[in-house]
Amino acid sequence: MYQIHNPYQMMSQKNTTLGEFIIENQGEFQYSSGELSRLINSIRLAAKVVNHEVNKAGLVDILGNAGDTNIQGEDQQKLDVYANNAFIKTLTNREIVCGIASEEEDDFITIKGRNEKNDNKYVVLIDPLDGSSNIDVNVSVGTIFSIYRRVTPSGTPVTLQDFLQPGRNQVAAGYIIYGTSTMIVYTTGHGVNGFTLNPAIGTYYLSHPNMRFPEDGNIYSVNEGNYVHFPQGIKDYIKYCQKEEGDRPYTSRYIGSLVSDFHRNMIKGGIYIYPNTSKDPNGKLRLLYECNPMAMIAEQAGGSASNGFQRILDLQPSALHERTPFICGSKNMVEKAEGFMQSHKPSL
Ligand code: AHM
Ligand code: MG
Repeated sequence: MYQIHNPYQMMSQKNTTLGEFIIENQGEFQYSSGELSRLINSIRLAAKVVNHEVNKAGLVDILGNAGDTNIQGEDQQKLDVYANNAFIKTLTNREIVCGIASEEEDDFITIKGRNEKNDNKYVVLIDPLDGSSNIDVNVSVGTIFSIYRRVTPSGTPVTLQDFLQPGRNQVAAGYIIYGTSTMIVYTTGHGVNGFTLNPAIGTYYLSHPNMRFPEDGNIYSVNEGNYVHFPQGIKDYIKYCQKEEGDRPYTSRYIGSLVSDFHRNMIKGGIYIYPNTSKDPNGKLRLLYECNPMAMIAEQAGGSASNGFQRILDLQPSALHERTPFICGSKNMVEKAEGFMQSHKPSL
């Protein structure tokens, strides 16, 4: 039967908004203070601003390159610049964050707190608009964020050390997906929850409580155009996915937008792979801005994330823009792929 959708209906139902959820759950944080809540609140605000702009992409002259080239030597789209500025500005104004590192900035940014003191507690690492080559073809893109407590003493300016922490130190991580609907999905180390934006009233509602990766799945997501350059372990795993046996062959789904591929796989069960290749020995994805936050979310949702040999969250970063091979998704699938990788590990 055809149902008339009333966008205002949600206001009258007893649904939890993101704002309410943040307040209700702030007691869970290891360091009890409202600061992390305020920080997530500011990301929520910036996400609305960026969402508004992303939705306008087809309407206004905002497409194309901004003319800048980022540190990876890639052209920046105008919306990358917009999103980068929106997140940095919102996070800077809150007196909670002492430093920001962004995939779009060459170096980290130091932020002073109240009265010019360096006493804010958190650093944020962000990929403001991931998958941005998809914007001008109207395909979903995302924002990925990662939050740590600083490790250098309060009162001193942040240093690189505050940003180069292993992913297991993250106190929160999340992503925003600008898709058929806009969602914020995040974790503070107590499971993963997803909130969907009701655009009519600009409010995020808890739509996906306690998200869990199915332990197994039948979707594999990898850019098979690079197949000939993949390590033998990944080639073998792909052949395994395609083999007619048991619940296989699996289905191949690859959007080329990490947040979207990950989000679908978390809901349906699947694996995302961006391996090292003979052209890119460390793969493409950035450990700090992309892999660590997605790995924390995956693990918090019962999935796992690996570089083929090691848990992503245990890797010790040595540079802000470091890359790593990335295998992430349903636990049993990641384990299987790791098995193929390890069977080809060169002996020492
Ligand atoms: P970006 O940070 O330049 O947007 O690159 C990251 C994106 C991921 O979202 C996506 O999974 C991957 O690059 C796609 O790369 P490829 O086109 O090589 O398959
Ligand atoms: Mg990116």
